[in-house]
Amino acid sequence: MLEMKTMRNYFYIIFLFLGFTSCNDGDIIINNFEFEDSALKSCGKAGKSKVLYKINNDNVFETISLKITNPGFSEVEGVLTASTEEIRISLPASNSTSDAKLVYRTYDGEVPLVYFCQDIPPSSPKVNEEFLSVGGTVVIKTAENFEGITDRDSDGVPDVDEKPGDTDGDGILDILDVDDDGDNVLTRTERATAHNDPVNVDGERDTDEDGKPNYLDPDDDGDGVPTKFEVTLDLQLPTQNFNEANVALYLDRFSTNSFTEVTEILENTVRYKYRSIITIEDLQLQNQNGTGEEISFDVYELGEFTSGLVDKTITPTTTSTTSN
Ligand SMILES: [Ca+2]
Ligand SMILES: [Ca+2]
Ligand SMILES: [Ca+2]
Ligand SMILES: [Ca+2]
Repeated sequence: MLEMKTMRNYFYIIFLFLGFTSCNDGDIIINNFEFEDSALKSCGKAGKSKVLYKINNDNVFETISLKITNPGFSEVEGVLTASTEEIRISLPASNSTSDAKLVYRTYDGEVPLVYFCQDIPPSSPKVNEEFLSVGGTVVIKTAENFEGITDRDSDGVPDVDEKPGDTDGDGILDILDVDDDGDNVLTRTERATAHNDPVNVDGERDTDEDGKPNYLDPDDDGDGVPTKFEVTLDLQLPTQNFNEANVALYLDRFSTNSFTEVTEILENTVRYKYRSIITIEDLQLQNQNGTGEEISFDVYELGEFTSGLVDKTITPTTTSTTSN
């Protein structure tokens, strides 16, 4: 075996500039890692244990997989972590029963896409070579990601059409606020047309015709009483909130209301994705064929993983001001 530092530099340079399929140095035969075009996938079983893997069936049949357990991981399938705290996990020198293990393998045939997601590993294809991690630190850096999400707060107003800023001053920007004017009626409820209500120049429902759309108007019927005092929480008790014609009292300027301030506020849940970049520092892999052959990387970039949609509840930082 080569002296470690020499080996590290050697492989570092080779992997950086050339790539290679084999090298002659005693009986060391290394396969090039050609995972650049392979997406990093995840098997999300219940619990905080995850398998991240890449499969390459292009010219060579190979896989790289990382099995790790961490309290910072999500229980949700398709979500690695919904925390933006950096996660660092050591790959131990002994890999027998470890919860943190990286495995590189080559095979005698095409690897099926479900290879890592089955309880019992399939007998085919056969493993030609296997390298296990004997050292290194997995580093997971995660950031919020909104790619492909066009309406984060699901209120029916596309992100691009949301007003900049924070209409009701509750500390939640309109783009993330399910109740933009803080009147305890959801924006998506306020935007729905009903009772042949008039609309403003933008085609938005505007009951009192003051030009301000209902979803941005803290007094929808213009009777001088803030909507927040004319409804229970998001119309939860409809019989108390509708007149004889079945029109909501907050939309009926002639109604004689009994007003009770609702101090509770609507839960504000929005949709996020999280993109994690996974690298492994000082990675050491050892061939399991008994030769003790090792591969080292200063930094190995395993890849990036974007979660599915995650619900996130945002808590207001201040009391809504517009309806008081
Ligand atoms: Ca929206
Ligand atoms: Ca707000
Ligand atoms: Ca509202
Ligand atoms: Ca009113």
